[in-house]
Amino acid sequence: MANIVKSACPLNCWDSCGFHVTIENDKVIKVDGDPSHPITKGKICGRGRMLETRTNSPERILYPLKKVNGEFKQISWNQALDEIALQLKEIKERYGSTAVLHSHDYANNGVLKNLDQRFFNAYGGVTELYGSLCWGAGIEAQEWDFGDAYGHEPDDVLNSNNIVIWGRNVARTNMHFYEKLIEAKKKGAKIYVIDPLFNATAKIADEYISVKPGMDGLLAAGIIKKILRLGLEDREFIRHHSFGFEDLEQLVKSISLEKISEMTEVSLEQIHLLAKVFADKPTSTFMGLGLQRYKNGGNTIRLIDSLAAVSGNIGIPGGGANYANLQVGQSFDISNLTLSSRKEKHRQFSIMKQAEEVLSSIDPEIKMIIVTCGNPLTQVPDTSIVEKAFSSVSTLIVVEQFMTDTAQLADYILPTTTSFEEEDVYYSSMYHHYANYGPKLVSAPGEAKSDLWIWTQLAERLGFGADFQFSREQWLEMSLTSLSAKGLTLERIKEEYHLELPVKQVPWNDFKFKTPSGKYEFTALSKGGKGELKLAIPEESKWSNPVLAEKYPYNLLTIHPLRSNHSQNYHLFTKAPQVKIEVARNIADEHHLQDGDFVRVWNDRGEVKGYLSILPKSHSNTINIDEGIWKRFGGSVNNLTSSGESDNGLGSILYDCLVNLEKIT
Ligand SMILES: Nc1nc2c(c(=O)[nH]1)N[C@H]1C(S)=C(S)[C@@H](COP(=O)(O)OP(=O)(O)OC[C@H]3O[C@@H](n4cnc5c(=O)[nH]c(N)nc54)[C@H](O)[C@@H]3O)O[C@H]1N2
Ligand SMILES: Nc1nc2c(c(=O)[nH]1)N[C@H]1C(S)=C(S)[C@@H](COP(=O)(O)OP(=O)(O)OC[C@H]3O[C@@H](n4cnc5c(=O)[nH]c(N)nc54)[C@H](O)[C@@H]3O)O[C@H]1N2
Ligand code: SF4
Ligand SMILES: [Mo]
Repeated sequence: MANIVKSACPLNCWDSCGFHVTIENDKVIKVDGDPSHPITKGKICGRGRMLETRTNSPERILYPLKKVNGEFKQISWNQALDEIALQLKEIKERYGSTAVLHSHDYANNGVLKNLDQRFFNAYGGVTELYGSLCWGAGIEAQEWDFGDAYGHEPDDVLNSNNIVIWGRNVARTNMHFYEKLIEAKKKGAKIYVIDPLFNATAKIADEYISVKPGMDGLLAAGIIKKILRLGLEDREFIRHHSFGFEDLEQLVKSISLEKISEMTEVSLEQIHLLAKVFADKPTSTFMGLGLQRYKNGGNTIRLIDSLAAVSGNIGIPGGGANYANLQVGQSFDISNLTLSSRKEKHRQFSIMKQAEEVLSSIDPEIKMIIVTCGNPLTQVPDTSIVEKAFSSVSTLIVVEQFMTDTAQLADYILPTTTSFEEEDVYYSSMYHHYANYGPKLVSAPGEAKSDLWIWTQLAERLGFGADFQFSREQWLEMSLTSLSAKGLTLERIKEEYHLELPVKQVPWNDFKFKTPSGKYEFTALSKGGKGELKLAIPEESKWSNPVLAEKYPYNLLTIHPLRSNHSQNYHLFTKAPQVKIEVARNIADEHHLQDGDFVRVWNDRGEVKGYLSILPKSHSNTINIDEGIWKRFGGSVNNLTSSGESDNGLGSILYDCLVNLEKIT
């Protein structure tokens, strides 16, 4: 008989939804929303529903596989684990433990997914990745400005007069916030969307501001300049709670509004309007992650933070420079899980440049790469170099559910469970402040095993099995130590399925910032000469590189797909996906192109082919190709993107990318 049970979405997403899962005969039949979840209230997206398809898919990898003479051959777990353990031992003895690279991303938001780090630390410390393809530049930027990256609790937006959605594709990527926007609009709030693409959220905006990609920092500087000119700044906040305002004043004096309008391609009227909007407090700003994936990404977020600060929208209900909410992740005792004291050796590669680093590594060379919760062949920039690097090492081990582009290259594939096949606690530091519980609901198919089981088995073979002799219950308790002391115990989350974390609902309302000065810092004190704001622009633009822009006149964005979380779902669609190349009207006109035409997009890094679709209202000279497409469906957009790093070194510059386009037959 079918049974409906509660669970939670594991996907890397803003929303972190509560689920109702229908189970029958040890099988997941259907995934729905849990109406009792305080934020997600019974509604979920197609990606969540498709976790049923993912779990039951006949394409699941069911047995350990080893590549022999170019072909995958099924082997036993014992053989796989024994051989891998032996190689790990030999590598450590001959080259040192940092000859192993752990390449990973955040495909699963379970707390226990952090135990991979425990394994690698107990092994002696491997080469790890630092930075983030996703949100790195912006997180670091807010650390400079506020001392940390905190967001307001979801309902607080209902206190806003004005809501500015700045480069976040809310209707597509953050559906429960979209619902809040509709609610706020009904209550009378005005919505402003600033984005080069006229996305689904722009449709509900009172005003849509189309901006040249990567020029948002300049736009913020222009709005600040206008606010100061009109005398609309919050002198009280600036005087008592900020540091370095004079530097910002000098900066905006150094450029005219006309120049800003020319470079941002935003009209003087719209800059004026936005100055009024920010002064009409409370105005909340919700930044997306798209706008910081540029060379100048950190500076962009800092200038937008500055705008919120100058206009007095920090620390007040209905205000905020909302980007992420690290308070959520910080509530857990992740360090209890990771055992970093056991690390003897240490080396770090930038996540953006992991491929180049592998290829040039010496002392020691990378001999083995272990991939978990990631599909770098599709998701990491500059695919041709990633492919070269991941093919170059003696042993590539991929822990996966499906035969992804990365798994295709592997020497060993270890089949792993989906979230319904193991117990965990899920959280996301992107939007709301509830943690969710997901019990084990069904048995794993074939011989698929959890990541934790794999680490435990390898640890035993390598002689540090004792570090893994804890039950799931004990691991979860370890991660909840601080929360338990406040009454938020494992027992409670197992009973209630979602817990409200004890975090600040209106961050910085005491105006005590975590910066060196204790104030909001327009100039980051701890960064010395590098802490001042700049009028920075993208690396690839006609202003910074006119020769390149002559050759490659169009900005390429590669935003997140509607129906897939990154690369996870394309292979599960009933109709095989095609690469869709979305272009602004002027590009189609210049090349005499129509919807459905087969075109090629290229630059010096590579090319992608696909079918044209015209975006009539989007910013001129802008192209978008959704990210995440596997080779067999046309190939990843990352064939075109750059592995460069943002100004502060911690973010990707995936959208800082010029291309050209032509029709092909
Ligand atoms: N459906 C779906 N939802 C997802 C995901 C998914 O893969 N699919 N992934 C999840 C993850 S991991 C993340 S990180 C989030 C990301 O969530 P978002 O930040 O909403 O998504 P992105 O696709 O990164 O980019 C968002 C927007 O940035 C705009 N943009 C790009 N460049 C600029 C610019 O220079 N200026 C301005 N103003 N706007 C710009 C794009 O046009 C787009 O509308 O989404 C999460 N939710
Ligand atoms: N061009 C371009 N590139 C991008 C982006 C972009 O906007 N444009 N966005 C970037 C962003 S924001 C992000 S967050 C990254 C995401 O990059 P990734 O996290 O690498 O991408 P995913 O496709 O979500 O997941 C990778 C793999 O993890 C596997 N997986 C799922 N659950 C588990 C598990 O429990 N254990 C193990 N071992 N594996 C599991 C899935 O089967 C999947 O194949 O991509 C980045 N890359
Ligand atoms: S992918 Fe995001 S919106 Fe969709 S069900 Fe999961 S958490 Fe909710
Ligand atoms: Mo992300």
